[in-house]
Amino acid sequence: MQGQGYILHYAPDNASLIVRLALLELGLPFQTRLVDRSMRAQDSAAYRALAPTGLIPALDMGDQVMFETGAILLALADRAPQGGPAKLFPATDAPLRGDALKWLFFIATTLHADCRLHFYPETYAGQTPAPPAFTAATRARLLVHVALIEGAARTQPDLFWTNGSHDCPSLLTLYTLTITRWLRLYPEAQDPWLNLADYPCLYALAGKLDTRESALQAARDEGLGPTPFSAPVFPNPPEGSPL
Ligand SMILES: N[C@@H](CCC(=O)N[C@@H](CS)C(=O)NCC(=O)O)C(=O)O
Repeated sequence: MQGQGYILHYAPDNASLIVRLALLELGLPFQTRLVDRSMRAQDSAAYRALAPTGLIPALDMGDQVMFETGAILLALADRAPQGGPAKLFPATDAPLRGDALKWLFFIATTLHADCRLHFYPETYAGQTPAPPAFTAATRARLLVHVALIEGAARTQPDLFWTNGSHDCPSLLTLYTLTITRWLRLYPEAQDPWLNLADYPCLYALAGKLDTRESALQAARDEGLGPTPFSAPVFPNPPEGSPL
């Protein structure tokens, strides 16, 4: 499977952005299909046939359709052709595989999951508006999660940026920095409470990622502006809407 016929079901600046970055880094050809959030297309029968969760993204890989960002990313990295342009995740027999898996699962199941409580507090608190204590507790947990990832990036930099024959960001970097971008912008860009510059390793990675061809292309495709990861601004997408 060389990636022919990949179709990314996406909305701008949604979790599909992480998958888009991975596809671009891996040089895999793909098409996109907008999931129109303004029409709640993620709830349509057609979309739920692809992703029964009703969550974006879904990736049609030709031989199967996948949902859940972490699973898609891992499947893509593991299927990447040997000798391709990037190595986004350690191979199954590589010494760093176990550590990379731990952090990928932490990001997917803990950081990303808590983001949903931050973006949709009323849904999870069960009342509108969500109680301030709920919002504060969610923010506090998110700060702890980001600090843990900063610590990993400091002590194990090879997990986050591969050097040697491949010089490229890892899945951990693509996933974490898309999330820290969102945390700066949503649900309220006017209320900055997480400053990426407080996390020097992640901030440096964001500066590097901003200049990658993959990020420049994704920024053009989704209207993300010139510094999408180090200094995010609200997107101006050519089609669709982030919310
Ligand atoms: N666990 C899912 C979460 C994906 C997710 O939260 N997607 C958001 C967009 S970034 C979404 O579909 N939101 C629409 C909704 O909740 O109705 C994954 O990792 O793919």
